[in-house]
Amino acid sequence: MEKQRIKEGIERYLKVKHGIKLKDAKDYEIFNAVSLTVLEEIIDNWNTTTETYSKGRMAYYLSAEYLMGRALGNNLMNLGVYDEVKDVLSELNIDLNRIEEIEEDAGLGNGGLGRLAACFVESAATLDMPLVGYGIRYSNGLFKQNIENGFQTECEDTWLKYGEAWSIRKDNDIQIINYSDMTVKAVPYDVPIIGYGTKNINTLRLWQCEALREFDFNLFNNQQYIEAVSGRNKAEDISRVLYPNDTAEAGKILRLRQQYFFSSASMKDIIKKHKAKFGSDFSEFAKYNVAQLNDTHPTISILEFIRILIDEEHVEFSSALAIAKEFFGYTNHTILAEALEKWDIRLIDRLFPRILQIAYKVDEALVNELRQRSYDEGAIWNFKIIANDQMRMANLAIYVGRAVNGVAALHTEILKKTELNHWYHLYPNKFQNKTNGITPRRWLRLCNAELSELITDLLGSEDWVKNLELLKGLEKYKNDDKVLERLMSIKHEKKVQLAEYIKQEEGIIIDPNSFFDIQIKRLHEYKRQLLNALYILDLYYRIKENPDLDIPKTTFIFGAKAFPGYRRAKGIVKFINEIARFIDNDSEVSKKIKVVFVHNYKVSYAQKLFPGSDLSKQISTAGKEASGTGNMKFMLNATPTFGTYDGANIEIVQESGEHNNYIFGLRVEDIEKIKHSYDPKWYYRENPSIKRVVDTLINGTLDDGRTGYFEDLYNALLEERDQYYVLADFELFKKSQEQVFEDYKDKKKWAQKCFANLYSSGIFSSDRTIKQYADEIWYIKPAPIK
Ligand code: 26V
Repeated sequence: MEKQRIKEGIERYLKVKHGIKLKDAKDYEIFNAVSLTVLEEIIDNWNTTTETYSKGRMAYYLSAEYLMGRALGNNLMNLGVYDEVKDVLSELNIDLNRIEEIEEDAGLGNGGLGRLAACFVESAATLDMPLVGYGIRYSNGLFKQNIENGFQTECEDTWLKYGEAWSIRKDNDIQIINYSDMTVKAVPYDVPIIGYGTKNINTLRLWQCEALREFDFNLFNNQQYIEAVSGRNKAEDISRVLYPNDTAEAGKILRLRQQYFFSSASMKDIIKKHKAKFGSDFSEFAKYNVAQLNDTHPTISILEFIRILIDEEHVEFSSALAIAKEFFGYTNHTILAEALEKWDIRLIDRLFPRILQIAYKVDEALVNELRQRSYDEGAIWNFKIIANDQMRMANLAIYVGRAVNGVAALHTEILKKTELNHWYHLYPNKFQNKTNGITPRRWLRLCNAELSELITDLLGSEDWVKNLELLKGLEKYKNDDKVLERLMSIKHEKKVQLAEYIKQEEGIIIDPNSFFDIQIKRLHEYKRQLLNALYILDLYYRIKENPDLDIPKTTFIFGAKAFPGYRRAKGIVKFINEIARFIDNDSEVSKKIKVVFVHNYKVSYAQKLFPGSDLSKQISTAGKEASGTGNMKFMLNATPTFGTYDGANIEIVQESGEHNNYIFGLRVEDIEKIKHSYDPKWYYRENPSIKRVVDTLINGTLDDGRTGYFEDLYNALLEERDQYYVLADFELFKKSQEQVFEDYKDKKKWAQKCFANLYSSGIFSSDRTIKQYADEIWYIKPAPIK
């Protein structure tokens, strides 16, 4: 893009959008103007891409969550205009970096599942794959987190407050959505997904819910102003907020409405496109279309799809079901029982009775099939879609799905062997593994320009950005002192930058010369932030006893949001913050260790944390973390993993070598063996270090402000039998961490571990994952535009 055009574009959009001249423009106005200038530039290619894709077979990614983060920097980089825009702005005395920083994160997701969807759409675009993402345009994304006196508090996320430059409202494609008690509009906002080094521009279509009418004119005339807009508010409520995963009864109706809302809108949109090409002939529908269900949240799409075919397109039930069986695939992201979605059928009946009727018919077809295969009634019960007055969404997705996949090798094995074993016996060929991945554009090229430059320098080209397996080519430098020194000096530079950012955001000063040990992820008991915290407390006591304890100066960094209603998780937040305060108040120990809990962990914060890390903490109870993707982001930024034998950690150390990482703790099969006899009180009695740290929860050492939080944690460990094996893994954790500190002393050896992680990370590109989905489930091919 020519610099002159960029400059003219910025000036033009400042004028028409904000009515001002450059000299008077605020940062957010400049952000809008730059974004619109780029958007204008890509529109033609975007339309051409949509048209090209519509001619062949297409995939649809259905996801209730997309954790996109910021768009500007990534889009400029992927288009290859970052430097030009930076130069133009700097000639105008504007710092592009500052403009990037004012962009609100699009936080339309809770965690790993939502971020995975974001990586996937970016990879599909980069690979010219004909894939459209469908989701919900929440007015308020994931809550903002504050820490007040060590407690988590939440407030609403208002990411749309300055308007949003990166999407286009498509009024021509509005769909009408019917509930038995209301009818609403689904308005699509299309977000361009800009791939790296390609002309193709893919689409993420996010539906916003609006009322059919702005307000009730008669009520308004009667001066009943609140009543006049209540219908509108009720409609807008549907796409107002992203649900944290834990919401109880009150929010359930709205959540089900949301799921149906975007499922129905997306199905209608796909069917409309099909009819534009083929009229009412659905015989070849599945030849041209395939949809992936990102967890069970969009699974009601299956029933809505069948409903439309039967009721509106006059297809027979058996044919409609047969088409659906070729159309949908299902990805499972967790084995946690409490996360498996089940809906009360009275709720379904109340909101969309026809959907329930369809569900019964699908269930009947399933039961017939099982009976034909001579399953007895007891066995059949496990498979049923409707049982105990509940609709089991996973059973629906597995029965109808053309494929069922887990997200890491171990996770898929667990699904096959235990959780979904009965289904695996019924349909062995449906089960597949698709180990997750991450996009190297955002998670290395963008967030770590310095390391990217070193890689490009050594490999002689930037091809690795699109073909991450090329990183293997770095291996030949593994004994090259100069290269290792450059790597470690880059790491240091990124730690300095992170320390500055933390100072700015948290008002906390940390030492970039200390060892940065980082655990960043959603807060959950199975992820065991508590284990890390108890370890740190033990370290505190050991330093107290022996001030000369030989460990490197270490900064332990945590970042995590707790679901607002998840009391125990909030207790852990408070516990970590109290440990931080406790250590800070000790003038001796604080010279050696420091704990920082960064507030409001989000995608843009993550982009600063991964590059500035020395150790990646991935310490979930074995068997519980389906994959993890943060683990891959650390690895790609040349940071060794300290983790359990769980999720994708296993594949990570397979690639980079156990000796370059720290694997500790009980494995799935160990837990299996001890689970019935496990007695955490034994560990508490027999191990004085454990007793010492666990007792801080109740002996007044640490104060939870009379909330009962800490006593609850104490009970979780000792009275509720420590469901996540924190105490069982404590000593093993400690030993492993000691090894880390020991190894870190040998600077060269440590650098080699970091480097090995970098050159072994190629397989964890989401490009690889998307290619596997494309080849093994979707059967789609790249369709580059001219
Ligand atoms: C859902 C819920 C809902 C009820 C309360 C507790 C709870 C805990 C976890 C979840 C997980 C929802 C699904 C999810 O986000 N899974 C994550 O998917 C990532 C992408 O595949 C994967 O890397 C993570 O390991 C997995 O936890």
